[in-house]
Amino acid sequence: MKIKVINPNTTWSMTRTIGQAAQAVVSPGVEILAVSPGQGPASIEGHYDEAMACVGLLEEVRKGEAEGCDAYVIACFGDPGLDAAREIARGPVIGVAEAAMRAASYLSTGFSVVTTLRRTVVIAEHLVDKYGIRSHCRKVRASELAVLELEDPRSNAYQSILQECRTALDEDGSGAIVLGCAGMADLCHRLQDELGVPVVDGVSAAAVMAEGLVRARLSTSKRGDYAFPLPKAYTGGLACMAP
Ligand code: 2AL
Repeated sequence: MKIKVINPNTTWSMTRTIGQAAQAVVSPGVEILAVSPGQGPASIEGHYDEAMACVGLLEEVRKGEAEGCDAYVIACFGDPGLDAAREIARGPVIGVAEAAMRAASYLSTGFSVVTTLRRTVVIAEHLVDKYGIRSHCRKVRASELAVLELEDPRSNAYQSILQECRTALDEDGSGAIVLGCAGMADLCHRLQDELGVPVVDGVSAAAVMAEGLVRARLSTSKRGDYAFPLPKAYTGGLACMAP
């Protein structure tokens, strides 16, 4: 089984961390192909970044279909391009935000999301509503770290996230934490040990879910709005993306 894990930002050091987190939770023999698109933003911290990241991300899904990938993980907490990716993929496509929030709802009646910059909070809030998980999500909190600070040892990112998690547990009445950025995957176990509550990293949750769905012989429905896109001409620089 081959699962393509797409970090839709172009920071390859983060892609490596994400790939390791996914590989650590799947069964032996499951191949994790961790990639970043060849074009796009170095980090995704808003609506514009998300929109711009989608083209490169969808290129990777198209390539994955030719490479025989069985499933995909979109490793950015805004789940950018998730519905579009499901339209062009045969296998399951799992977004880390959806996977993490659903997993957290199995582990606690209420969770807090701890994410990066405040401006990304509304993106996660929209997903909480889209996924119908509002009654489980106590609060979405910002650590005020930029995504690339997670890659910078001088930023003291771990301590900032730990502090925000502690505040979440104290003030929100939450029983679990959802990490609100795929680039936090490597902090998950240390935070869980220190906090004593489940800390859910979406990369691991999505990889486990992707493998499970493939094993159960489940794929994306091609009936209705996830049917393959209608053939038509695309013009200009996007001509190569025509369905
Ligand atoms: C993210 C993420 O997971 N990767 C990225 O570049 N931006 N999400 C976030 N809330 O900062």
